[in-house]
Amino acid sequence: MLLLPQDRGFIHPHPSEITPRESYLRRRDWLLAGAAMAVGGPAALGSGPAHAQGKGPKLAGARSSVAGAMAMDAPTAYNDATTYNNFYEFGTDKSDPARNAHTLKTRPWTVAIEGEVKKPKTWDIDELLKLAPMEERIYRLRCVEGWSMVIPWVGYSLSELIRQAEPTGNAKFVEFVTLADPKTMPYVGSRVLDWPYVEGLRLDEAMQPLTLLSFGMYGEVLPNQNGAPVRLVVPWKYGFKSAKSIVKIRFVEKQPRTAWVKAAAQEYGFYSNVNPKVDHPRWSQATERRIGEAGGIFAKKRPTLMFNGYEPQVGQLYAGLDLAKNY
Ligand SMILES: Nc1nc2c(c(=O)[nH]1)N[C@H]1C(S)=C(S)[C@@H](COP(=O)(O)O)O[C@H]1N2
Ligand SMILES: [Mo]
Repeated sequence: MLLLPQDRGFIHPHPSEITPRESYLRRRDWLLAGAAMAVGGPAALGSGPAHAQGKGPKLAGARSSVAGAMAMDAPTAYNDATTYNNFYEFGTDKSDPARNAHTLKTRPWTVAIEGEVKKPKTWDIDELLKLAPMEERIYRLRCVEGWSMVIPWVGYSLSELIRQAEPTGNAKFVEFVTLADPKTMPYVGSRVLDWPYVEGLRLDEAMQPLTLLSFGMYGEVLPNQNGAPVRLVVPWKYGFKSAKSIVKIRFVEKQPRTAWVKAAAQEYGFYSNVNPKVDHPRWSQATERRIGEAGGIFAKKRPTLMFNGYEPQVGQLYAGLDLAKNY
């Protein structure tokens, strides 16, 4: 683990320091996924058991019709997506969240809607689950560290909730505050980050239909380590923008100070759009390693796509913005 110069906080490791948990099993999963594609063809995705599941409570979602919501990439094996995680409240190693997050209590749970809205409200999670029809969406998730996954999420557009809140004319940004409970989260209280983990979006980004409020994945309720009971998924931005275990959503006039900007503003910006042409100060962002792909660390890297491949849907949001300055 690398500490910041001022000896506080954690910085993302350089991609070369990440030891992938390569295994015979993963290779087998990939071969099976390949075989399934060969039999069913791409049309098999999203219909029938397109992906393996775990043993959690089911949460079904109808195939999404939102533009760009159904990536054709083969989903990452369930076992990889639930054991290779970033959730620093539970530890900084990739295997820590799966090991430690069983302490997270997801009921009772509320999400408070506050700030520049006409209808502030504290939603009970079970009420929030019924606010809009559940959809399944297959998104690529690109971590700033240089790896990616493909995950079938279950949820609905965040815009559904925002519409209920009726933002005022002063609402320009949305701030997402996540749970920081030192009793159940062993790293809260450590100097890894300035807790709680806070993220933010511009209001128009938050309203973009791809921005997902997610309650599940792989046809099941979210595992704790993936951000139960409710998280954000913003597929065209680096993974850290997709805040887990949200307890508060605030509508504000000024750009929120996010946890990663506070930790290292020179490395992580507010926008954090996936951009192969804007390198991280310590490594290139031009390519990525798809978790679970055969060959492990020796597998050929994939080129990283502008806006993680969602440019047709979101490019217009940034017309006229200097993406190198606004990283
Ligand atoms: N509350 C919280 N949310 C978080 C994080 C975190 O440490 N705490 N890590 C982020 C990072 S860096 C990534 S890459 C994604 C990983 O999501 P996944 O583990 O479900 O793949 O969650 C993001 N959301
Ligand atoms: Mo990440």
